[in-house]
Amino acid sequence: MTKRIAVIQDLSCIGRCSLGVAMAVLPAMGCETAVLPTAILSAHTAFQGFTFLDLTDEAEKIIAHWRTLEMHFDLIYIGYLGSLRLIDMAARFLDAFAADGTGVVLDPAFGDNGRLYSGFNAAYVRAMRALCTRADIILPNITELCFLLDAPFGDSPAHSRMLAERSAALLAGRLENILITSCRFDGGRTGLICVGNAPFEYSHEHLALSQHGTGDLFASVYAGMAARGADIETAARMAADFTFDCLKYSMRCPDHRWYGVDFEAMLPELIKRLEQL
Ligand code: PXL
Repeated sequence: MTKRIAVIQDLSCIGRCSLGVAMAVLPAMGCETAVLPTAILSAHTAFQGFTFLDLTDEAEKIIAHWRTLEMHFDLIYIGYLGSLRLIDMAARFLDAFAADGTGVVLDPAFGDNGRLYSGFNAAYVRAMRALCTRADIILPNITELCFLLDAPFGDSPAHSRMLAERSAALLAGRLENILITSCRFDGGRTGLICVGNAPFEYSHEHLALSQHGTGDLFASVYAGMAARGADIETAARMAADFTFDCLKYSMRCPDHRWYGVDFEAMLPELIKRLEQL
């Protein structure tokens, strides 16, 4: 049966991130995709002069309506939220819909390259840390993990390993696994370390390309795989391989820095890989 996913994140009108990615990737993966937009931005927050409309009030009404419909989701995927009120809203969404048999995947989505995204601060990180304990699995990058653990940023293999060891301290409440992205490995490789009850590592050659939306593409493919019933490692490898291949493809495009990962032309390839499973 078709799996139904609820995706909670912003709609950035330009820049290939958040819902712009999830609404393309998840249906291509055969998942019914219900969306709860947290905010509307003219473009993601790395663009100068972006506009931001916080949709908390509307989201509360949407939750109330969905409750009357007695909606059931196979998976809830939470990404970029955008304000403390929206973190509260996401917690109330989980109160209402994180039922037995509903997986919860959370990408904290508040920073990269050692820095918080525009508009975020320590209070946001603290609130996100609490929300993490309401998910089954979180997908932080190294920057987000540093902030969640109050640890200094670094980008060496030894630092990634130290953080992974320390990250077990975050396993509380419902949270059973931390799938850390953007870890550095020996031999110039970059990839994943999963900490929790399903530990593994997986890496690719490091690509000299950092851009917004990479984590969103990874998280969408991961969420689609999880909803289809894949275990964590299978889902993570598929997401990492696909993201890596899309990044390689993007490197040919001169304005990739701002306009995200060039994934559209690769969607038929993603569908092919799913058929081969
Ligand atoms: O890709 C993460 C992301 C999502 N949404 C918004 C962002 C960013 C990263 O900058 O600004 C609005």
